Amino acid sequence: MINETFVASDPTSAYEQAVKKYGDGVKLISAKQIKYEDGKLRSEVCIAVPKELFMEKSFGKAAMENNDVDREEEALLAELDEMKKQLFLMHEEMSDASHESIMQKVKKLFMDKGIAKSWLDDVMMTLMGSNILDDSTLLVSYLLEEIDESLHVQKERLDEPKIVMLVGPTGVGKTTTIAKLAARYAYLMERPYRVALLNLDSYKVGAFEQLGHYADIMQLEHITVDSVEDFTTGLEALDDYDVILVDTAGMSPYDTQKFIKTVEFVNTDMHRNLEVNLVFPATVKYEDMDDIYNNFSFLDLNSVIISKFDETKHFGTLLNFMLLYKLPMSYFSVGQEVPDDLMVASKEYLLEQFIGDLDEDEE
Ligand SMILES: Nc1nc2c(ncn2[C@@H]2O[C@H](COP(=O)(O)OP(=O)(O)O)[C@@H](O)[C@H]2O)c(=O)[nH]1
Ligand SMILES: [Mg+2]
Repeated sequence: MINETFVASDPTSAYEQAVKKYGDGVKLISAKQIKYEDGKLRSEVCIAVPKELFMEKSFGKAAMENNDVDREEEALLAELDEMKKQLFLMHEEMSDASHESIMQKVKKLFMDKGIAKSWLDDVMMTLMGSNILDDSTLLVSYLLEEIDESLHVQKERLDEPKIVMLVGPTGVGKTTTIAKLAARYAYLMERPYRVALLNLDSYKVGAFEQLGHYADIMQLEHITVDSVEDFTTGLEALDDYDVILVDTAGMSPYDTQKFIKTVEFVNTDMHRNLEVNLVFPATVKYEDMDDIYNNFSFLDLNSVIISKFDETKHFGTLLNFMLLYKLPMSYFSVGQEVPDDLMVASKEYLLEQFIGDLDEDEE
């Protein structure tokens, strides 16, 4: 049986559509009312029909009118992909010694640096039969090109009032980065922006003093809040500012999550955008990578600020993270100095560092 959903303004009309298409032998699976994105209430009636009948009645209709056809097509494509992968792996096993060694050598080089085998297999699969696989230099450049294409940079935008919230594990550099961003927006750009600091980090001993200290030096408004009500009033009080930088954490991960999620929710009623940046250390260990993502992905993450660039020479795990989760990068923190050690994210810079690391091994 195949399920098909009919949508209309009321359940009776939706059901009638189904009967009109299939006759009255249709089996009702569910009926519900759903508020759509345009704010209108619609009724969705889901029915089940035998596959043959479905094919007969739906065949020739535009695929986009029909979710089930889409789904079947998707399944087919996934199957094809899987077959291609199998073929690729077979090909990899059977290929002659030199060919194999080039591919394997390059793959090993990237894997040793932290790039996932699955990502490499997927890319190399698309090269099956191509002479790129016979030439290690070509293959390396091709992979770098692919990495380059998969990375994204979030453009710096300050044309509308916004809230920039930094989240991430303790000690990754959130507060320091907030101070650097504050200095940048308030003093270092082609025009000054009105910047205020808002601290949700009240639990960490000294957290307020740390941010407050920076705020004092830069003569910026700063407030600390520890409840959602406070947060709302705080934001109202800061209505005149172009950018409100929000520092977070210090609480237990569970509390933090609850709190930040509420903040995100509260914000949906407001007239300024909220940008959530995950601060992610370049020094990340492979074992911790997924945990960090999983701890914070419950938020609608807009981008990643990569911190502690200066503390490592190995960027493979970081790159792997970026390839896996496909979040755009906004800034790089390249040292402890406020405000100097901050740069707008650049693919070239990241790739240069990674290539430097690769070259050391390739010699
Ligand atoms: N080497 C280096 N140290 C950094 C960087 N960013 C922050 N730090 C240091 O890391 C420590 C923790 O930073 P902090 O901003 O308090 O982290 P938070 O807990 O996430 O707010 C401090 O000693 C900072 O000076 C960076 O890009 N490079
Ligand atoms: Mg902090």
